[in-house]
Amino acid sequence: MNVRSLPVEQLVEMSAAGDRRATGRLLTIVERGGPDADHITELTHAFSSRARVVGITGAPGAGKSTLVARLIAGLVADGEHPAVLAVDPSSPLTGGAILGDRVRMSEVESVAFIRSVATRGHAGGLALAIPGGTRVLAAAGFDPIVIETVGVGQVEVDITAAADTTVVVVTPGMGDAVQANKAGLLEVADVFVVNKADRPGADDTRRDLELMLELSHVTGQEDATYRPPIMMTNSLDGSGVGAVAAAISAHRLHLVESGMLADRHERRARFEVATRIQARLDITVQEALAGDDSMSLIRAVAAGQVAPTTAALSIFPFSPVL
Ligand SMILES: Nc1nc2c(ncn2[C@@H]2O[C@H](COP(=O)(O)OP(=O)(O)O)[C@@H](O)[C@H]2O)c(=O)[nH]1
Ligand SMILES: [Mg+2]
Repeated sequence: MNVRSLPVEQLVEMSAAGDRRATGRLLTIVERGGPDADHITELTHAFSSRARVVGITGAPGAGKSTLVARLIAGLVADGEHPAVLAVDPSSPLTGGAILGDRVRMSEVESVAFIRSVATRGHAGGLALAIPGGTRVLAAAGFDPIVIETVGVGQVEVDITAAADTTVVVVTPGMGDAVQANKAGLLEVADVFVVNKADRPGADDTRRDLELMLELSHVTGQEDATYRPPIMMTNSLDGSGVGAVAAAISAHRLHLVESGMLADRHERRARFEVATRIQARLDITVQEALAGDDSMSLIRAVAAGQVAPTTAALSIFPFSPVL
C-alpha cells in the first residue's frame, strides 16, 4: 500500500497501531506545514504533553549525535520505545553510520524511531515542525522523544520551548564552556555533558562550568532547589552515558515532585500558540504591504514625504492597548 495516497485520519490510526511508514508520512506532512499538517495537529493534540521530551543541544561536532545514538541504545535495552528528531542537516542521524559496529544499531532502529528533520522553509516552520513531530511520535507510542539541535551561535529552534529537560553538550577546549555561557546555554541547561572527556582539558572545562554555575547561583536562578549536574562522557566507547541517562531521569523526577512539569508543559504550549499567531500575523502584514495604496505610501516614506510611523499606522491600523 502506498501511504502517500491515504487521508491523514487513516495515517494517524495506522501510526497509532505501529505502522512506521504511516508515522514517517505524518512527519513529512507536519514538516511541510499547511492544512493537512494542521489537521494532523487537531487529530493528535491530546498527546501534546504525553511523552517525555529531552532536548540535546550544543555546537556542531560536539558529539551530540553520537551521544544520542548511545542514549537511545540504552533506552531500548531498558525496554523503552524512544524516538529521535534530529535538526542537523550537516550530519543526518543514522545510528549505523555513527556508531558502526560498536552498537548493534540496526536492532536499536527496529525499536526506536529516528528521524532527521528537514530544515527547508522558514524558521517559523521549523519551530512548528518540532512540537508537531513530537506529538505525532507520542501518538505513535514513542516515549521518550529526544530532540537534537545545533545550539551555539546558530540557534534555529529555542530548544527550551520544545523540551522538558535540556541537555547542553560541550567539549574540552579553549573557552568552550565560556562560549556556551555567551550563547545563553548556561541558563537553559538542566544537565551538562562534557563530551569527549577522553581528550585533554576535560577537567578544566568541568571546572569552568562549575565556576560559572556558582556565579549564576549567587546571582539567583529560576529554581534554587535544583542544580544542573555536570556529567563527563566518552560517547565513542559509551563511558559516562549511563550516568547521563540517570541525570535526565533525576531531572524529570525533580520536575514532577516540585510541580514544575506543568510549568514546562505550559511554556511549550504558549510558545507553540504564539508561533502560530505570529505566523498568521506575518502573512497579514505581507498582504497589507502588497496593496497598491501601501506601495505608494512606502514610496512616499522613501522620498521623505511621509513619516514611517504614519505609514505603518495607515497601512496596519491595529494597535495594542498601551
Ligand atoms: N574523541 C571523541 N570523539 C567523539 C566523541 N563523541 C563524538 N566524537 C566524534 O566527534 C565527531 C562529531 O560527532 P557528532 O556526533 O556527529 O557531533 P554533532 O555534530 O554534535 O552531532 C565525530 O567524528 C565523532 O566520532 C567522544 O566522546 N570522544
Ligand atoms: Mg549531529
